[in-house]
Amino acid sequence: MIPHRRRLAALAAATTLVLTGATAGVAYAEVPPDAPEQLRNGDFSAGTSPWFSYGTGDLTVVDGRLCTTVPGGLANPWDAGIGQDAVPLIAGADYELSFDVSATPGAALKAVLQLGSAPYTTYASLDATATGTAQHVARTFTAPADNPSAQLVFQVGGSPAAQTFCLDNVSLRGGEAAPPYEPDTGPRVRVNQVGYLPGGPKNATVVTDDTDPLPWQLRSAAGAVVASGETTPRGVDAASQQRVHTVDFSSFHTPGTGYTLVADGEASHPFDISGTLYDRLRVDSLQFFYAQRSGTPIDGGLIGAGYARPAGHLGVAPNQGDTDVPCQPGVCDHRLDVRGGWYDAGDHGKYVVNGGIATYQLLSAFERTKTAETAAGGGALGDGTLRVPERGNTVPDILDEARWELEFLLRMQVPAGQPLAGMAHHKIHDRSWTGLPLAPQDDPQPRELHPPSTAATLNLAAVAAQCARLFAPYDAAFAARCGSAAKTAYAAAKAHPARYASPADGNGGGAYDDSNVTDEFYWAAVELWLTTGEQAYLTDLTASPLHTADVFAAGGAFGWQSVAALGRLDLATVPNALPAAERSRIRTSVTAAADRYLATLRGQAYGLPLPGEAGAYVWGGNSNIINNAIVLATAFDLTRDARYRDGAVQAADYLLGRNALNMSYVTGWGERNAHHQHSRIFAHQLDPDLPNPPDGSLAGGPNAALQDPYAANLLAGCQPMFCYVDDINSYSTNEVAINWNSALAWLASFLADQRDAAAVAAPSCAVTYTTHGSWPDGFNTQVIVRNTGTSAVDGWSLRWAFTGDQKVQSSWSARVSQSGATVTARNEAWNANIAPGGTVTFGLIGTTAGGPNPAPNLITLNGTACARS
Ligand code: 9MR
Ligand code: 9MR
Repeated sequence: MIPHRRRLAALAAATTLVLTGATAGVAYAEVPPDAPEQLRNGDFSAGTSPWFSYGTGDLTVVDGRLCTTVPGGLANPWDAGIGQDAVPLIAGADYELSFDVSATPGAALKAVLQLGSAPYTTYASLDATATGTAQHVARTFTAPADNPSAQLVFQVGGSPAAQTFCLDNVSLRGGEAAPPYEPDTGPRVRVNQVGYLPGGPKNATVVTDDTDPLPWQLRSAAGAVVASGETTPRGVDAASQQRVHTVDFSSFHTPGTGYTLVADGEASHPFDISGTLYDRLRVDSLQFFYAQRSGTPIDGGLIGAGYARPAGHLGVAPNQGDTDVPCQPGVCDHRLDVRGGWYDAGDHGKYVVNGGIATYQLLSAFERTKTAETAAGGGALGDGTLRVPERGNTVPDILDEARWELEFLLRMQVPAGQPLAGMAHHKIHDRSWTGLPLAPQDDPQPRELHPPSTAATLNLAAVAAQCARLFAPYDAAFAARCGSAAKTAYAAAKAHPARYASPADGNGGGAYDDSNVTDEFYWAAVELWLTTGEQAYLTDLTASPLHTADVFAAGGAFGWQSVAALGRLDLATVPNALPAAERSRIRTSVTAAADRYLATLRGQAYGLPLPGEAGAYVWGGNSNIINNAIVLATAFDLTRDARYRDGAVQAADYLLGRNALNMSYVTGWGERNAHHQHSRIFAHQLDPDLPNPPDGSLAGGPNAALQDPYAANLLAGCQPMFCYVDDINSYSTNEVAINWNSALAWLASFLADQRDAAAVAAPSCAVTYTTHGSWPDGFNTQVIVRNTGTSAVDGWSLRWAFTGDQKVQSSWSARVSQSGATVTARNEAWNANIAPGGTVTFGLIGTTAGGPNPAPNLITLNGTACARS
């Protein structure tokens, strides 16, 4: 292979011929008859993929040919195109480009091999004239440059009359057959390259053909053997088709850095054992959202000089938006100011359904501080914990970050007086796909609003309802704005229950199509009921078949397209007035799902809660693994059963290196980590002056369907866990996205809260929390604390959080203070001591702004959860 490359390079120096016209009789480069084919699906036997088009009608396969319509009167040939990306060209190599083409009534076209983004360097081009009868066109040329990922595009614009173009037998032969791709997978001992929690599970996987148990040793940084044992042979792992053994060294607890695990003659990447491993990951994963902000300058002083950039999409040339955005032609007459929010992913689109679930997960990570023992108090997610411009404003920074998107989501709602008022536009993005790299402020594309959809409207309803209860203690006016938008959206969705985003609406932005919105209806009804307590929402949610269905799918508990589990999890964790038996049924459904994820995880030699079959490894699948881990984490929060916590920790082990590729999927984390994700902003791979994605950016992960041409070329035939490449061209395995990082942020926050993951102590207190009286704007509550432990309590601090806007007005027999929704009741001097078996009683008067006032689920005494009685 290598000598051949050298020969081609020498040729390149001699020949830089680029063919543009047709000159009969001239001998161009010679392409041997057995030269390899470089295009995929050039005969369209596999449908339209991976061909793309822009400025044309839909691509369809008619009688085995690829056909589409092109409007007449376009100014330039390049105003409409049909093409294929990720075409490898080798400088100096000879190629023959050939195809059959027809056009009715008839028009000129240009076939161009080029750099697929600005400055669109042309490598070869040819002009042809197509008529109603298909004709064969063929040319040879010598590639003037190397480009492993060039673009072939048929430019079909510029004819005065509208045309129907058809292509067939498109072929580019020449160059070299792609060498079989062999990823560098490093040592055969696979560990979490970041590390393990001292009291938590510690598992590793060894790739080996040995069928008998093998000795393993855990070594300190100095090389001393600190623990040893034998591996467990596991046969062939389904997802990787590797023969593997597993190692369990959970009984080793000593914190330290630079450990390695040695087995079968190989040493793992080094790792730590520490109870603070995940503290910075919580911050990094959340910091990603600031880096993705639209409509505001990014301050390098906050996240590093390399990330500084001017505001994107504020209508400053060459940007055309997002301050006054029209609809796609024919979709609506109004224009909207939809500035702000986060860029969805590696593109500059902003999509309500995906913004919805990402915002939900940030808000949920915050809400967990009110309901989960290990998060209680929320200090780690408080004000001043993130590097955002709003730090120091007394509002928790994670809420400030969520608000950046919430304000955008609210702007996407169709204003009163317009058709479909109250619904949310599905999305806003560029009219056509742009190339990479492209800074947001340099995007010249027209921005367009796409039709309102029921799914987007219900996402807005759900997340705005969450906003209303969580912001109530911090900003009553904003909370009220969210609450009223949520109700309006929900009513609009009920009036227009079946407006679905089109799967074909995918030029210039993702489709995010969804034609089943029963789950969105359920989720929105749940969030509205939790926030308002209004009977109508309870009626709707209990009438939904999803209320009693098994909503936790094996391949992913939830995602942007399936949100029923979000409603279920919130009914299980957020205080509410469901009858006790119903509440317990809901919670049992969560732990039953967690049991199934644990069973799946135990069946995987790499220890992840995802089935081992190809169908489970999908676009963005890393987020599905995390979302399943979130169900495990929630089961732990509900039950304090450490098996569930261990499951969530093991999911993180997989993401951070314990996998077939020996790769951490989080940028900046682990010895070998993903950092070339598909992103127009963080495109360092394409332009060394640009940064990589910031530390804490999650890659989409292995996708067995190989839905981008680069991966399809490189990884054809891959086993599921290997269907990934850390290359900016592979958007279907290696993009960044807000809904994937929101999952990571939730999990990282949970993991950081586990500290050492020490044994969970049995409760040593019991609390009775009784609201004896309530009136329209107030209530009267009595709290009895019993010491159920064996030693005296000397000084106590009892803590819980209100669900919404409740405020303590006065109290007796305790000193009660409130910060946000969190209430802390401290002993008076005279009742500081509670003997074993003894009790103290105190009370308070509170106010509400009319929302529900359920008893809190979680009450801690000196930081430890009390039983409820
Ligand atoms: O860059 C786009 C990426 O952000 C999307 O996730 C992906 C799928 O919607 O599409 C990418 O854009 C490509 C488009 O689908 C086809 N033409 C080339 C585009 C840039 O690589
Ligand atoms: O995350 C989305 C994935 O579930 C879909 O299968 C895929 C194709 O429709 O689109 C993904 O979302 C992309 C979106 O369409 C455009 N922005 C980038 C998103 C992440 O790749």
